[in-house]
Amino acid sequence: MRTVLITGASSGIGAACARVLAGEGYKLLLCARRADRLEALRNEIHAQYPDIDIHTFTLDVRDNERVKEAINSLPSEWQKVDVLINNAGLSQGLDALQDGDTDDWDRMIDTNVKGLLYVSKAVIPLLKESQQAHIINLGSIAGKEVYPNGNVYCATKHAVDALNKAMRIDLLPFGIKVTAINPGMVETEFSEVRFKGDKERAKNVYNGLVPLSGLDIAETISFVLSRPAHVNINDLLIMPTAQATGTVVVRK
Ligand code: NDP
Ligand code: 8X3
Repeated sequence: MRTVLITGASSGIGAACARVLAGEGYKLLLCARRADRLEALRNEIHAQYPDIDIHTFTLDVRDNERVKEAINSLPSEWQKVDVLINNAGLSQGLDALQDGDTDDWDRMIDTNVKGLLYVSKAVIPLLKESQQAHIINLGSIAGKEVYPNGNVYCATKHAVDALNKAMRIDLLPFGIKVTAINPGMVETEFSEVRFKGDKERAKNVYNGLVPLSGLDIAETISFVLSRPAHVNINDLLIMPTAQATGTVVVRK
C-alpha cells in the first residue's frame, strides 16, 4: 500500500485528504505546526480505521533546516514515500498592494512558495525510490487569474502553477507524476486565517452560495491518484457551481 505525506494536515483540505486516503488504505505521514490538531486527527482516523499506520510530526515548512532534519530523521519504516501532497499554505490580508503589510507578504511567500520548494527538495529523493511516485501541488484559481487585492497571494499561487509545470518537466525522467489541483472557494479555515481570526468576515465569504468542501477536494485528489500508471492529470481547476471566476459568483 502506498504512503502519502501531507503537509498542512491539521485542517481543511489536508485533513480531508488524510481521512479520505485512510479510507483507501494509504499509510499516512501527517505534518503541520499544530501538534494537538494532528494528534486529534490521528485519534479520529484510528477510531474509524484501526489498521491504518499513521505517523505525525510537527513541521513549519518555512524552516528549511527543520524540513531537512524532519525528513532525514523519519523512522526507517517511514522512509518510503510514494505520494507528496504539498498542501500547507495560507493567505494573509486582502489589501491593495500599496496598503499591504510586508510581514504578510513574507509569510505567504515563505510558506506557499519557499516552503513548498523546501519540502519537495527533501522528499524527492524518497519519491525516486517509489514505483508509483506522485506529487500533488495545491494551487488555486488565484494561480490562474488575479483578482482585486489578491496581489501577493495570487503571485504565490502563480508561482505554484509555474513550479508544478517545472516539476513535471524535471521529474519526467524519474517517472514521478506531478499534478496541480486548483480550487476556487473551499470553506475551510482559509478565510479565517486570511482575515486574522475575524470569523464574521470569513463566514461572509461563503454567504448565499454552496462552496466546495475539503472533502470535495480530497475526493478529487483521490481520483487523480487512482489513475492508471500511464495517465497523469497535469492540471485541474475545480470550482463551486456558483463560482465562474475568482470574483464572479452568484449568491442567493
Ligand atoms: P486551512 O487554513 O484550513 O489549512 C491550511 C493548512 O496549512 C493548515 O493545516 C496549517 O496548519 C497549514 N500551514 C499553514 N502554514 C504552515 C506552515 N508554515 N508550516 C506548515 N503548515 C502550515 O486552509 P485550506 O485547507 O483551505 O488550505 C490548504 C491549501 O489549499 C492552501 O495551500 C491554500 O492556499 C489552498 N487553497 C485553498 C482554497 C480555499 O478556498 N480554501 C482555494 C484554493 C487553494 P498549521 O496552522 O497547524 O501549521
Ligand atoms: C483560495 C481561493 O479565490 O479565495 O486560493 O483566492 S481564493
